[in-house]
Amino acid sequence: MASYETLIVETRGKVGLVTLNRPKALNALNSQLIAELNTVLDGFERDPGIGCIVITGSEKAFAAGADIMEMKDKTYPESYLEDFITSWDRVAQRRKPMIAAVAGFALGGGCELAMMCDFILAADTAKFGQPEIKLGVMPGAGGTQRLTRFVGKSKAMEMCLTGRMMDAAEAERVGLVSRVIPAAELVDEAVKVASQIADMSLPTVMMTKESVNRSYETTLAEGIRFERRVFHAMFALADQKEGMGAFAEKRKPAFKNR
Ligand code: CO8
Repeated sequence: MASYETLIVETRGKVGLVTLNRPKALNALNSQLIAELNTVLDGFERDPGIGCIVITGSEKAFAAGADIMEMKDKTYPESYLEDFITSWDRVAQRRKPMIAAVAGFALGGGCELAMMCDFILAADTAKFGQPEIKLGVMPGAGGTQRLTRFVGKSKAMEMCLTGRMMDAAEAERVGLVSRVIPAAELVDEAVKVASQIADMSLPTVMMTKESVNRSYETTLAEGIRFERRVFHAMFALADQKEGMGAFAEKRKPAFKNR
């Protein structure tokens, strides 16, 4: 496997595990890291042996935001012409499932990166925040939109306007994270959950992800219509026959991803 300067990349069975690795800058997200992350995710998406992806950071920081040193002298024309941040959003366009395993700080772009994943598992040490306002800017990679959808207007507004951090317990209570896990077990637990997903039928998993995400983009009636069409289409999959057949025969299914 290729080596990267800002990431550690491993596979564990059918799980692709990406560890953000810029320890001296608390995993601040710079253009090199995002480029490398997109390359790795492109590879995992192409690899039929990978069924789920986990993105994690260090014990101290998932990521403390976009790299302020790289950003501070940017001009408006530069930001506009290079379409600054748009490539970061490619993380959110992935079709295979992705779990963010967050310990320590997930701030600014770090919180936004976690929210681009399909769900967040948090260590009890996790702290989420959108502190951009303190730097004279606002969230730029989806924070004002995704955080609001996760936690509602009042809390999102308070966090974006004051920069207050949320701890893991509060993040679980308000639905930003799906579960809180003792820090020492975070990555193993995330890989375990990812392995469970990777053992399912990959096309079914991808269609399910697409359907849940649809609920953010459309009306309830259109979303239900979309769900129904995709549900019907699933009866064309050999994996549907395998899954239901295995249940009827009281055995474990062996999905073939087709
Ligand atoms: N960028 C660059 N360097 C950083 C960043 C960052 N975001 N965060 C921390 N570092 C560096 C520090 O400069 C320091 O470097 P050095 O040792 O060379 O001085 C090192 O990491 C360790 O940091 P601290 O000494 O500050 O560690 P503390 O434990 O005292 O504090 C904090 C930890 C509270 C996390 C603190 O570092 C902090 O407040 N960091 C900045 C958090 C922040 O404001 N984040 C938002 C950035 S703006 C942003 O994300 C905009 C989003 C735009 C789109 C993103 C797309 C995904």
